[in-house]
Amino acid sequence: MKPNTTNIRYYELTASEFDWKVSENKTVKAWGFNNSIPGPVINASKGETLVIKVKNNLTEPTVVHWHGIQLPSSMDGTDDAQMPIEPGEAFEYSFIVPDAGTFWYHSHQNETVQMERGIYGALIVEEKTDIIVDAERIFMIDDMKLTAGNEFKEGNVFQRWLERHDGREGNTLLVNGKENSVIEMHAGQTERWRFINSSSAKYFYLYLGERSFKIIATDGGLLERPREVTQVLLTPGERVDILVGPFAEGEKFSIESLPFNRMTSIKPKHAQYATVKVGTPKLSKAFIPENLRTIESLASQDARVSRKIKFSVGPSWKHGIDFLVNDHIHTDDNPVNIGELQVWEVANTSLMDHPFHLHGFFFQVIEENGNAPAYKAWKDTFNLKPKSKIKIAWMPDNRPGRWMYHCHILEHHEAGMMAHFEVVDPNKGEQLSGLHHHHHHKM
Ligand SMILES: [Cu+2]
Repeated sequence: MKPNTTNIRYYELTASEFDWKVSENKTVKAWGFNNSIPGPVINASKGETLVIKVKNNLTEPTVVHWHGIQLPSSMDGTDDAQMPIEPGEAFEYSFIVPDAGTFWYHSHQNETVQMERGIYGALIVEEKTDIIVDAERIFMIDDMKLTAGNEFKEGNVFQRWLERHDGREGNTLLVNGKENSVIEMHAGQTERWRFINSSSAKYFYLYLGERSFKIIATDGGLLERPREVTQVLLTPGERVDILVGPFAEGEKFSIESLPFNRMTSIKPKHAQYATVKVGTPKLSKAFIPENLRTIESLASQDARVSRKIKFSVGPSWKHGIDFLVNDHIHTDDNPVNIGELQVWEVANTSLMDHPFHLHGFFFQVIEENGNAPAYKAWKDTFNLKPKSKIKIAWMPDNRPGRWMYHCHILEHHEAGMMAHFEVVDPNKGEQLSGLHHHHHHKM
């Protein structure tokens, strides 16, 4: 399909507070878009332009980040790239969606509050492929930490310290904003399920009983070939598209998360998110080719490292613990030049996991702890295991401006585990792009 740059799709998102029923007897004072958790699904075809007007009816500023979209810096939706949208004001985002895949949008302001309360939604970019499925569904995974009275409440000093250390995990498990939902599908069908982990900190370790399924896509779209598995890990921020089925009439099973130990004080638990019920059979038209696409390697495993980055924790006089990038909180990293291949070694020297997220660009993992990865994939979020090292390759294309990378555990991000950097045109000398202000972070 030829990219179509003439088609424009318009959306309006209004952020506000509203009552949201997560289940029969649980209603929360949610924050979200268009009175819904998640917000409306934003759909586009590869190459189209999205024009999205975001109105802020909250009582505090917000910005919207379009996670995974390779857009211009000024549209990235961080307080580094734009002025926050003040209460009562609006901002119009406008960008081309150059890649097909499962993406999402979410607040990038006071995230530990705004995202926890529901300010997020799915953004799906389609392209013409040879894959034919019987149906498609989106699963936005989240967990809310609620009091007995179904309120979002900051805990005491100790609980807040633990949340800073571990990230916030809740006991109200949501699929598309609902607890204990039931998914009904026909027997004999093959469906494409797009999973997005929008949790603050919870690692979602997808499991469908012992049923195998096929991974066909990750953050940056299709893999080269389907991969048959029985489980797959999604850190906060990550996406995966899987093919499920065909199942037999009368089958019933759970969408579960296996226990995953990310080395915090939270005890890993098996969790059930939703129930799938398989009804009467229906003829399938599904067709899944062996080869989904070709992914060209950006660099070989032994490519020379152009930058070293360190994720670590350190003592803090004020907070007990700080979350650091290159030994600093909320730091700046050196600029990168447009057109110069980046090979970054990202080390996690801490004893817990951190999902590394790069804004605005896909990368390829070319090495993890000395080993080449088992398959090629485009990623924007990747789990750094404790005491581990990865090598990633990515290419800064002609989108100069301010960008960032950070841990996608929201509490770690807030506690300092992030760095800004600039993409610059080496032929233009000093750049004057974006807002060069430093931040007034809540400490
Ligand atoms: Cu982290």
